[in-house]
Amino acid sequence: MKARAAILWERNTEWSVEDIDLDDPKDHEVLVKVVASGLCHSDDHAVTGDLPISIPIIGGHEGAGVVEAVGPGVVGVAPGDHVVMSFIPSCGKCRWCATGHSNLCDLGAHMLGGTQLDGTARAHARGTDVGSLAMLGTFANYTVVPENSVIKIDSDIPLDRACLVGCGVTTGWGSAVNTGEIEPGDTVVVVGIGGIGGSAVQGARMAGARNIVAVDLEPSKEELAKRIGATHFVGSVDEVNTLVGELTLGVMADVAILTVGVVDGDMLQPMVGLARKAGKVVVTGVAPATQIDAKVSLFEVTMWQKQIRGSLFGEANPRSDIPRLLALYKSGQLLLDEMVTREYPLDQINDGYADMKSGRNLRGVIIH
Ligand code: CXF
Ligand code: ZN
Repeated sequence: MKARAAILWERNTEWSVEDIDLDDPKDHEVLVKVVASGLCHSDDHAVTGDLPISIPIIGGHEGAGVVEAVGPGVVGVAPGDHVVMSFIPSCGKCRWCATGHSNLCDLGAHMLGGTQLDGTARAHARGTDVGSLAMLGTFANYTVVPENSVIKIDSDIPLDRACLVGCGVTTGWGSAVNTGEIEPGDTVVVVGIGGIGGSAVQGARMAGARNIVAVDLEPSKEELAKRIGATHFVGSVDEVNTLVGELTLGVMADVAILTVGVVDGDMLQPMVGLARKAGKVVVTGVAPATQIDAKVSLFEVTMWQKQIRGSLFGEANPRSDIPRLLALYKSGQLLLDEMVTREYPLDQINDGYADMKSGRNLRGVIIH
């Protein structure tokens, strides 16, 4: 069939919106009519090459839509079902899935390659194969994805909100609740108030944190940060030190979460400095693959037992946590409408990324 997609052909160039030929779904694959797709920073890592994602590739890994057709062997979903696409598939069988850590599913190894699980691509353009980011490629109005990547959801949930739990919201919320293990009364610092940071603020609020200090260089984020749960807002990590010291009588933060889009090695020590003895520093933004240096005081880590924890997809189990988060949205506890700053047609995807980089957007969403 014919479809329309945003393709990255060369590093450091714009997304090119053009027609593609899309194959039928093969064994254990699903054809999804994509309705909405969030603009996540990681797609831009494909553009810059910070993540070694194969090109040419159709971007997008935070999508929701309606099942159009299923390939042989698919039993979990049927045409007409509403689904969220999870950027990490869950096979249910590998060691990680079997032990309740589906965010580490072995099928995640295929995320950067662009092909489907059998090593071939379903999309073609300009006479060549085109991959799909995270096997999803949700910057397209139709896409073929693995059965293991689709999660059926209730059909009354708006798809332009549901898409957010395919990556950013679950990543941020889980980084606070699952990895940060925030407890009632905690003092929490969230650095970077974008889609992930805003969701971390919400996770902290729902876990009962007493102080939620949001940190962002963009002053216009203050109002929204406070609306979704931040109790304080500051514009720099220097100011936050003084504030957290005052709020905790010098004990410092129980949990400090770093959610900026491009993690830099120099950002870690200020985060460690914010944490109390045995406190947790959660690192959830994606760092460039080539970056191996990070400055950190091993004295603080060893003498004060401070814990630095990576958090992939918020340590969520997509099959249980995606419906759980959407149920929390329905009951009014998880705020998703507030997370969407602006919606764009696919043709304006480059404007959407420009807005994200300028710090204007919490989340931009493509509506197909
Ligand atoms: C990324 C990781 C690399 C593949 C795409 C998604 N994670 C979250 O944004
Ligand atoms: Zn993402």
